[in-house]
Amino acid sequence: LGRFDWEDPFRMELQLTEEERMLRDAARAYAQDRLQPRVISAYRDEVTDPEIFREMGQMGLLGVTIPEEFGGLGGSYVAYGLVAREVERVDSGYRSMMSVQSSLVMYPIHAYGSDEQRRKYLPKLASGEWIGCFGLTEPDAGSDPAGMKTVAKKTAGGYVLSGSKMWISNAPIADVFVVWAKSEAHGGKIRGFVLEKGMKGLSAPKIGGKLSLRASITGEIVMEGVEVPEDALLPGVEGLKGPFGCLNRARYGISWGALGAAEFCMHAARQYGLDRQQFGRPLANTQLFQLKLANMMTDIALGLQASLRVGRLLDEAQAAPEMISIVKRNNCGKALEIARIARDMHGGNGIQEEYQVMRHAANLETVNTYEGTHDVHALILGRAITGLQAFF
Ligand code: TGC
Ligand code: FAD
Repeated sequence: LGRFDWEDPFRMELQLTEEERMLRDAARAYAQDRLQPRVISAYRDEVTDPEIFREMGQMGLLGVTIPEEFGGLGGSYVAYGLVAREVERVDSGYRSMMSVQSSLVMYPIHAYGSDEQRRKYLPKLASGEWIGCFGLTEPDAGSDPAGMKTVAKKTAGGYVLSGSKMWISNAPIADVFVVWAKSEAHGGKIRGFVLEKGMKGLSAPKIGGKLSLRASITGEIVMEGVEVPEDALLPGVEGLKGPFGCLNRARYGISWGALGAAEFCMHAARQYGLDRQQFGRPLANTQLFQLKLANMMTDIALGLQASLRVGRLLDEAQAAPEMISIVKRNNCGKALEIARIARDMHGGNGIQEEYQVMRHAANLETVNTYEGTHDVHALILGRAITGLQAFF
């Protein structure tokens, strides 16, 4: 019989390649050595350090799945998931910065861009010299991006973009903006455009007052007649499947990342329960405490196995979007529940920043909402099960 390790119940270690383990270890070392020491104050003071992109670039953590000729690592989707898990073990905001850059900016430029666009943008995004953002959501179009109002009108030399995007990660510090708009020249179909900081009429004001994801800056993208040349258009895709193709990758990465945050919370609650004495014995020596830990370990272990399976299928080009909805929805929902319970298990100390569980719980509220809310993914799955769409 095999031995049991509560930190790795199904022996995921044996299911990873040597290359995947090495990248995971490098990501863990970077996250623990460089991100962990700054996160408590960064979150409290709502500070996003752009230097983090450069550091992640140096470590090879940006564009893990992008081929090496464009500055990526040419790694597997499993490797990408493992990186997300390690970064989010520290903070969901740091994982957000990384996954927007990798899945929502580098991926569409690689998958839908021209060769010139790939050569111009990808190496600088991979090194973190340039920061990217992805503009799909609008003030009146969140769960229903088909309702977007941003338009691109044709001009002699290119397009003029007008509209505004809301809740855009990285936007206020971005150099490169991948923006989705309805293009009049393409029969009103949704097309992707690559905009650059400094273009006339383009601004990205910060959204303040967030009580979640405070270490990751969020902004609007305001486009007041932004003129772009013809080669700003992403030539390789038309329609909503463009942005959704990117979201598939990012949602998959989030399914791993959320469990990294959940693992932190479970480990913290376990240690707290072993150290803290009440009624003459450690809290961990009570049945209720152990039941909570057993539930957490089970949900994390099952979720990780499911994400690993979806990652392998992505690597074989066999993953369906609905599989990604299952793991995004389940793992985010479970992680949020685990973080909330871990907060409770810390008693009063659980609300203190130094114990970190409350920050994770607050972050996971956003993670459960963005990239398709928990309920929207239920509707995607409900449609697949019944053949009936219940969005409207
Ligand atoms: P629907 O009719 O279902 O589809 C329209 C077209 O899109 C295609 N499609 C997909 N293609 C690839 N992958 C997918 N997952 C796809 N889902 C749909 C579909 O085949 C169709 O193509 P075609 O050629 O027939 O036109 O579209 P709908 O308007 O009914 O969609 C409904 C719904 C709810 C599923 C969808 O709109 C949705 O997923 N809403 C959630 C929106 C969302 O996730 N927004 C995310 C914004 S970005 C973000 O949050 C970044 S945070 C990142 C961070 O900081 O880490
Ligand atoms: P709504 O769509 O208004 O939903 C509100 C509630 O109604 C939810 O509970 C939802 O589940 C429910 N609901 C909606 N439709 C239905 C329905 N048909 N049936 C039943 N219930 C329904 N977007 C980007 O494009 N790029 C980014 O980088 C980005 N980063 C983000 C960062 C942060 C910190 C946050 C908070 C959001 C970010 N988003 C980003 C936006 C995010 O994707 C949206 O917030 C999300 O898709 C939900 O849209 P909404 O906020 O408009 O909520």
